[in-house]
Amino acid sequence: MRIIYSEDHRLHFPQAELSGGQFVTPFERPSRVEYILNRLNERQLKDLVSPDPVDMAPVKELLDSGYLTFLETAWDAWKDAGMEGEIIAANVPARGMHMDRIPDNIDGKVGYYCHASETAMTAGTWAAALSSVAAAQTAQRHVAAGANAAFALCRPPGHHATADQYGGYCFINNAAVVAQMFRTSGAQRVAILDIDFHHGNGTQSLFYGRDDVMFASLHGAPQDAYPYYLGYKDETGVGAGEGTNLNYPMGPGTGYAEWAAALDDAIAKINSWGAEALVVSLGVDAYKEDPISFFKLESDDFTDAGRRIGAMKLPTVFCMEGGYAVEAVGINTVNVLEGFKDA
Ligand code: OKP
Ligand code: ZN
Repeated sequence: MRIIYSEDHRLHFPQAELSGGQFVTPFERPSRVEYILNRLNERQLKDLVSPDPVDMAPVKELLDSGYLTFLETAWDAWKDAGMEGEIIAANVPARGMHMDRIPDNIDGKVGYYCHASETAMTAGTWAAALSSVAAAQTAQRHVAAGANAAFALCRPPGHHATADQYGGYCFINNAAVVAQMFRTSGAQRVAILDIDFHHGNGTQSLFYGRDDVMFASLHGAPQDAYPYYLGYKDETGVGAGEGTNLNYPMGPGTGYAEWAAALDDAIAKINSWGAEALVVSLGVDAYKEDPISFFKLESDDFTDAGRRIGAMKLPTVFCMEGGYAVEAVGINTVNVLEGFKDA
């Protein structure tokens, strides 16, 4: 399977993540990618290609233009305003305040365009986010041209990013851009299957009112897990999109039996809906030792999950999302790809 990878992900490496009231080294760090590359190498699957230059057209189709300009210019504005540190949102438009008036002040803008203040931005964040979406786009083109699958080794991840907000380590929603490109390249119905531990709130919000893209997400229940304010089972879509949003929230300690039953249900619904292409938001933080998650999947379970996804026999683009237990991130990610290949 072709793997699309750019070194430019390294341009995004903030020093700080606000976690438990302290600044810690971000869980979402460049070394995560090294574990995946090492494991691909070990398994002789390291068929790497560099992404083509980013195509902003599908990105602009999907996302808010003010948001994209903000991401591109935020660092310079922050520095020009005399800020000493990394960009961290300290204010947000909360209940009872204006949701639709954008401040001129960069500190105010940052809060307007952010939904989770754990995520810092730095000088290289925009370039890294572009390289990440470029990898996803190149994977999509490869599959649209006839390959059965491709793996975009995206970093930073994307599934928490909405049309106009970053957060949860995400800036541009790579999987959503791929789905949009599949539509443009001729697929009538596209499914996004999100197996990252965290609910893909950004992806859900981008397609909530659409009947041409189905979104299914397996995740820690919002009562107990980030992003907390979205991801309930009764969120099924709106208007034309009614019935094409499927959430599978699960509680602390969930193991593979329950998780795989949810996966099978999502797969069955995607199949019977008639998806012509599949985008997998591939996070491996459902792993039992993930430091910020609470499911109990074993490494072998990821192979089995990959097999079930492979049995769908759909043209598939994998976009890397989360997974933070260092070494195991590589093993578990490659296990999904190997399971898929062997299906
Ligand atoms: C991104 B992805 C750690 C809490 C972190 C944000 C999690 C973002 C996950 N102190 N909260 O879906 O893996
Ligand atoms: Zn996650």
